[in-house]
Amino acid sequence: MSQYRSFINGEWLGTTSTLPNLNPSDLSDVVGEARLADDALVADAIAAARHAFRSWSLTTPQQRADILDAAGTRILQRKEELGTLLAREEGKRLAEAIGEVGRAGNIFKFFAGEALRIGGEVVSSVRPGMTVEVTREPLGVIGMITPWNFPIAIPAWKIAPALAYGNTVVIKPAEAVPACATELVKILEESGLPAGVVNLLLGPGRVVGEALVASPDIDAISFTGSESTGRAIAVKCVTSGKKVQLEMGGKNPLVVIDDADLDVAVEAALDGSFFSTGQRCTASSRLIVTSAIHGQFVAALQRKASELVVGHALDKATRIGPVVDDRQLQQNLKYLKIAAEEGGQVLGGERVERPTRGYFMRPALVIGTDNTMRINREEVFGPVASVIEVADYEEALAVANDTPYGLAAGICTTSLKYASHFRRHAEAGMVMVNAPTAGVDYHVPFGGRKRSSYGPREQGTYAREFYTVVKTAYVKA
Ligand code: UN1
Repeated sequence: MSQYRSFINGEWLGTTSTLPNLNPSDLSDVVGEARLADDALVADAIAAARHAFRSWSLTTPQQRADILDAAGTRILQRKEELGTLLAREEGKRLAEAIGEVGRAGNIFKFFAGEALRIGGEVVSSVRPGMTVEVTREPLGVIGMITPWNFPIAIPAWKIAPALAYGNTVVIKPAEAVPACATELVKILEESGLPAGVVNLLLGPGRVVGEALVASPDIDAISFTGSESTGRAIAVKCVTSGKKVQLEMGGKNPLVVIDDADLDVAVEAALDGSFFSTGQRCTASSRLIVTSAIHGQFVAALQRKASELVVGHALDKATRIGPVVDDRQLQQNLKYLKIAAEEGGQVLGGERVERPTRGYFMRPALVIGTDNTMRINREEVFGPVASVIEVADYEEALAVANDTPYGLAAGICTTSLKYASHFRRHAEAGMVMVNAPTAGVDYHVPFGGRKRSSYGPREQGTYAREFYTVVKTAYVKA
């Protein structure tokens, strides 16, 4: 059995307080055990990152690019093995888990290149004999708090840009997924990252996360997780003057118009709503369907959903893995009950037994809902999608935008007119046409509007807005 520890200034350390890492597909499979950090270790990790910043922030782009590139190569070489570990600790089915590891590897390769592309601007001054130079500098020590649903890709898309632009890191992964974060940090160490540049802390949010947010030695916090935690973090960061970036919930609409290609629309809904067991902030959780195609769409989607094999994440036949833990499973079932009480008709969604003991449930489609019901207002974070029938495109757009969230929005249509109009008028950070709302590229900006996100975008070249500070220099000849 593996033991995971925190990684502080190049050393693996932990207390005697432990937390088991269980496989949600098979609770008899103990993946490992985390030895948790206490306040003293948290303080040491922050101090190490602060100290390492002095030299790391002065490294050449070539030094940083080489390390990031080497890490990317190692991750990609170990895709199958790391994907298997990810599937075991999080429950994502193997093919998707391997895909996620590939994404993490590619992110490191991308930011290896970005390290070499840090440029600036030279601007003519309005004053004679003066020039103005606008450059970017590293921000400092970045505290990162990452969720369990993308145990390697999200740490990768925060750590890689942080390092590329010359920052140091203290990262706290979700307690459910210590193994992937540990492997990622080991790979960085093997790739030549100096001690103290990335520090890993294993422990609960109320010890580790709160200490990171409170510390005056942390310059910025990048957080992905629940909306309530995110908002509390933002308030504290603003009060203490930290830069902050939050990725939180979603209640993403997928609009299906009469003229859609039915197969394309059903595939987009199936993937967007149920793959990764619906445990994505980008999941297509509100299917907004115009009347003329509603009957056909629901029948086809229900048939396809009922054919999805629910099972062990490592079983090749599985299309839907387990829910991550019992708390999440109970939340999913609670929302189905609420939806039924509010008048929705729940198709599927039963808890099921498999040869191994785990948190399995069938995907659920809730039909006959309207946009005021809780199932359409609140994020469930499970394999649950609801259908809202609307008269026409105009109503579909209004319903799509009638939500406190604004992460992703999709439309299935064969009409350029609707696709273009929706792309312009959907109140979301990301818009998908004839594609699921979930499943994004790694080299373009990721983020939302309204209550889904706060602060600069993640990923792609836009990541530099968060991970650098701008300096304007006036030079008189
Ligand atoms: C994706 O849909 O490919 O936590 C990524 C999440 C998001 C990532 C989604 N931050 O689900």
